[in-house]
Formats: sequence, structure tokens, C-alpha cells
Amino acid sequence: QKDPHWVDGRNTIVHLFEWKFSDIAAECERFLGPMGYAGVQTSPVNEYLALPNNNPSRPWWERYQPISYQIISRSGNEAEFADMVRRCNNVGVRIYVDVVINHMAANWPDATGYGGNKADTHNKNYPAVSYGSGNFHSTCQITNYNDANNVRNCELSGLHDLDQSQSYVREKIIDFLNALVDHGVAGFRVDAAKHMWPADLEYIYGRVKNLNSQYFGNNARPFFFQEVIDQTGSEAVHNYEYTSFGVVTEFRYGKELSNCFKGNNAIKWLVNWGPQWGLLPSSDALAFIDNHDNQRGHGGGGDVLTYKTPKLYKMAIAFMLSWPYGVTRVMSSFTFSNNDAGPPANGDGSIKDVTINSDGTCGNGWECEHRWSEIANMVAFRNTVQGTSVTNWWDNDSQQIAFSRGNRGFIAFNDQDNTDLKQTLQTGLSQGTYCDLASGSKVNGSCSGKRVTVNGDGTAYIEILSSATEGFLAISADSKL
Ligand code: ARE
Ligand code: CA
Repeated sequence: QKDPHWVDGRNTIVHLFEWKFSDIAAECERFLGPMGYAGVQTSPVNEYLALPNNNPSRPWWERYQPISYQIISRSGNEAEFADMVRRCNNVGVRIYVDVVINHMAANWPDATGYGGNKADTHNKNYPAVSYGSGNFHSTCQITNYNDANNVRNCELSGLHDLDQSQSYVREKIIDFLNALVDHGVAGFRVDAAKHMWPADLEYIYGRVKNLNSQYFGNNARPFFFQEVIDQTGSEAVHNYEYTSFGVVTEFRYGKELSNCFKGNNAIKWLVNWGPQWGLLPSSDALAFIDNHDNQRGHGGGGDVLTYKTPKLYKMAIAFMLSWPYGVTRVMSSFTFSNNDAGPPANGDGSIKDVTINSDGTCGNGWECEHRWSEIANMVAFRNTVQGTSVTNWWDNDSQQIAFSRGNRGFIAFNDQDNTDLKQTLQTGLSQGTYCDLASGSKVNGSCSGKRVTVNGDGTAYIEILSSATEGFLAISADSKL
């Protein structure tokens, strides 16, 4: 169940972290559909704990403490969810829901969910599902990542750990996923998959019904991408244990690329980026630079590039989107300095609307990396070069590289401090004038940024000054004037 069911000619999933359903629906129609994005990952949509005492105030991580499987959250209710899925599918953008099925909410006094359902967490009683204490593993904490039993049968940070080997628990989870499938989702991000037994997940995925035939035809199986953090390869649980029945988040991808673009490892080594670096096979991998955890020091992160260092971040994303590997995912954040802080909120606690400025960027505290023109243009680039391979590799033996994607696209990177890139290089493209997709776009038949002239023999003079705002340059068959 590794097919994301993208509409032809599209690519890349954007995680619209903490967005309201009404804003996601609008974004599908006004931006994602027209720009060629393939899908959206939502934050968890089922009922979760409303943190008592407002301390900290409405943190983003509340969403990972389920109270029930009813669709009700800070993002909206079931009717709003249904409206979003329908409107996004109608413009060719798929919806993937983040599902939290490893555990339920941890111990809290008087635990209450956003839908008003209560749970007696100290006695592992969640009547709105319903789960009772017998549906959980006996209480122990995860303390040893070198022991698969400890990782899978004990509690992650005190979150009560469901026993997915029980048929009752399996049926409850399958019912929850089926309800989302009925609404028309294309698949799921499975939270904390590492903490569940592969055989249990394989059984559950196999029992989820086919996707809604209204959008996906007959016999389409739901897509599953599973969160398994295996950055070192030295723990007891490995990402490849999960790849026979779904795709897995490849955490080494963003870690290694961040390390390269930060200048700690020469980008010339990226010539064989992929399994030769110890990454999963391309068809098993969800590729990304940062996620909602490691952009704020959770989930073993802390070292990856994020929106906070835009020049290097855009280079890493551009490399990801120009390289043929994996199902690509782009992060779309809200601005934060406190790692607990939830999304931008109004005085009554409701999530703020995503407003759109006249230049296309977002307001109200939303970062919207996916709208940065350099990133959105690279999603279009990836669509343009689909099916081609990497050719014409060039490097300066250090922090400058360039390559073509067949005769459809060409990209160059200058990641070298105090050194300009000034080279005549083979682009593989046909003769003509092209608009650079990094410094601008092709707008109404002219270039808002740099122009590149490709000669009759396919060569072009490429210049990226080290002082430039953008550290890369990209042209494609579709950016030709
Ligand atoms: C919060 C509080 C805790 C409190 C708990 C219970 O922060 O102090 O004990 O609530 O009340 C998110 C947050 C957590 C938060 C949780 C529930 O990150 O801080 O706890 O929500 O509200 C491991 C897992 C991986 C997991 C990361 C965070 O393997 O699955 O930890 N990531 C997912 C989500 C998170 C989410 C959860 C899981 C829980 O993406 O957003 O947590 O649903 C090494 C290991 C990794 C390990 C990592 C960090 O790198 O290899 O496997 O990741 O360390 O421990
Ligand atoms: Ca578990």
C-alpha cells in the first residue's frame, strides 16, 4: 500500500501543520491545485485532550493524546472535514490524515476532549471509543531503544499503550480508518509506527477498505506512510521492517542533506544520493527535510534545516525536489520560538485564519513555506522533469554542483562561502532563453528574475554569486520563454 494515488502530473505532499479544514479546502482551490501539488497531510483530526489548566496554553502536542475516534478537533468538525476532502479531491489534491493509533491520552486529571468526551485516564478508560484497561499493555515506560519489546509494549512519554494484537482493538482502529476512507481520503501518516508490531500493522492496513470509488476508481488500496525514526541504524527497531506493506519516513534524508548544505559535508558527494548513502530504496521512502517534531527539537531532532535559515533551507528543499527519490513532503509551519507553542490563536482559543498577503505570502503568524516561490516553483520543476534521470553531473570538487534531468530541466547550487559560481555548463536543454525559478518566475511571457541563455549545443553560462539571496538556479522546459 505504497501508491499515494496522486493525480497524473503532480507530486509532493505538503504538511499543513495545525491548519483548519476550511483553510485547507481554500488552499487546495486557490493554490495547491493550480500549482501542481499532489496532496496534503493534515494534523490529527480525531478528538484529543484539551490540556487542562491551560498550562502550557493549547500546545500543538495535545493532538497526539487521543480521547476518541470522533472527527472533532481545533481544525474543525466532521462536516467541515468532509467538505475539505471533497473540495481538495475535486481540484486533484489528495488528503492524508495523521492517525494516532499507538496510544491514547496520558494521565491527566479530569481529561476532556475537544468534543466534550471524558476519559478516566488513570484507569485507562476511554468510554467514547470505547477502550478499557484490558485493551492496553500493562504499564511500563520506554527506557531502552535497544529492546524492541520495550519500544513496542511500553508507554511513549506516559501515553497509554494500546495492544494492537487484540482483535477488539484492531476492529476499533479499522473502523476509525474506514470512516476516513469513506470521506475520500487517499491514505494515512501513521504516528509512532515504530512503537507497534509490524505484523499488527500489516493486518490492520490489509483490512482497511478500498478507497472511495467516487475519486479513486475501483480496488484502490489506501496509502500508508509510517513514522519510524531510524536515524542511526543502531537501535533494535529498523525502518525496513515496515516497508513490505507501506512507505516509511526516511529520517536520514533530511539529516544528511541538512548536514551537507550547512557545509559540514561537501555537496559534491551527493552525486550518488540514495541507497548508496544508506537510505531506504526510493520506492519505500517518504523524503523530507524537516517535520513538525525535529523543527522544534522533538523526535530526536534539532540539527535539521528549517524555515529559520531560509537560504540553506531552500537549497536543501530544491535539491530534494530536483532529485529522483521517494515520495517528497514539504513542511508548512507556523512561526514559533517556544517549542510548546500551539498555532496562532484568537482570544477565544480558536485557530487563526490563514490570511494571504498581496505578494502571495501568508499572514497571521503562518510561515507557509510551501508558498515561497522558490519552493512552489521547484514542485512545478519536479512535475516537468518527471520520468527523466540525472545527467550532466558537474561539481567543483567541493560545494558547487549542477546536473540536468534529461532534456527537461537543469539545476545548479552554490553552497560555497565567499566563492562565486561562474561556469559554462552543459544543461541538456534546447536552445533558447529560460527564466530562473529560484530568483524569480516566468510571468506573462517574461522573467521576474534571472534569465539563462542556452546555446545551440546545450551549454549555458551559469552564475550564482555567493552573495546572492538564492543559492541555487533552476530552469526547465516549462520556464522557457
Ligand atoms: C507530551 C509531553 C510529555 C508528556 C506527554 C504525556 O511533552 O512531557 O509526558 O505529553 O502527557 C508529541 C510530542 C510529545 C508529547 C506527545 C503527546 O513530541 O512531546 O508528549 O506529542 O502530547 C519518539 C517516537 C516518535 C515520536 C517522537 C516525539 O519514536 O514516534 O518520540 N513522534 C511522534 C509524533 C510526535 C508525538 C508522538 C509521536 C506521540 O510525531 O509529535 O509526540 O504521539 C530517538 C528515537 C526516536 C524517538 C526520539 C525522541 O531519536 O530513535 O524513536 O522518537 O529519540 O524520544
Ligand atoms: Ca506500542
